[in-house]
Amino acid sequence: MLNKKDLLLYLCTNQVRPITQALEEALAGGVTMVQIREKDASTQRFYEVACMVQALTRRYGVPLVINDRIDIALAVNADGVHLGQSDMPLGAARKLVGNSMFIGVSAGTLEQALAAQKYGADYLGVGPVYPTTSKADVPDALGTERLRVIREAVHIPVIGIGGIGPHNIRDVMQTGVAGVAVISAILSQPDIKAATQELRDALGCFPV
Ligand code: TZP
Ligand code: MG
Repeated sequence: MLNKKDLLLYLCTNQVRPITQALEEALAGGVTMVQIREKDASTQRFYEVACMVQALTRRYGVPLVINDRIDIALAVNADGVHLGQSDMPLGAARKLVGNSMFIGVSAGTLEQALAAQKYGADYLGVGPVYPTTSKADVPDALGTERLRVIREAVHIPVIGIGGIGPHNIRDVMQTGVAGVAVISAILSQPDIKAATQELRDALGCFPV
């Protein structure tokens, strides 16, 4: 079951290796959810990474989400799976995972957000809110006003993603989202634990 407060500071990985040390620091710094994105890994490698990361996230009591690969999510008993717009359709994914897992969906438009809600998404990752270099071929940045419109149009929790860091995290939270998802604001920083703590501090004034 998804706990909305776990969406507050959601870390996505970006094929960073070795990730376990970085993740341990991010968990110690206060990330509340971890998603593994392994776009180029073999199935065997993805499974091994998922097992390693799960040992860590369990230790910190933080939910683990697998991007795209429902088979890996089921194999490791992940807490959730996250689907992009060209991944498995939500209805088919739900048939596979039942209610054993929550399902998050990426949405870049209001139409995509409403469709994902209608087909049973548990939360939405909406973005890119700002320009990002962490993902190829992303559409133009939405900005916080379009994020707010989407957030107000749905009743499931929304997180903002894309280009979010300590300088703009409050602007994103002020749209009423449940949290933010980041890659580089944590994983590209020289001191990962300190960078995570800085984001958590900035989130401190937003009730969950
Ligand atoms: N989806 C939309 S933007 C993005 C993803 C995975 C990348 C976010 O990375 P960063 O470094 O936090 O901008
Ligand atoms: Mg995908």
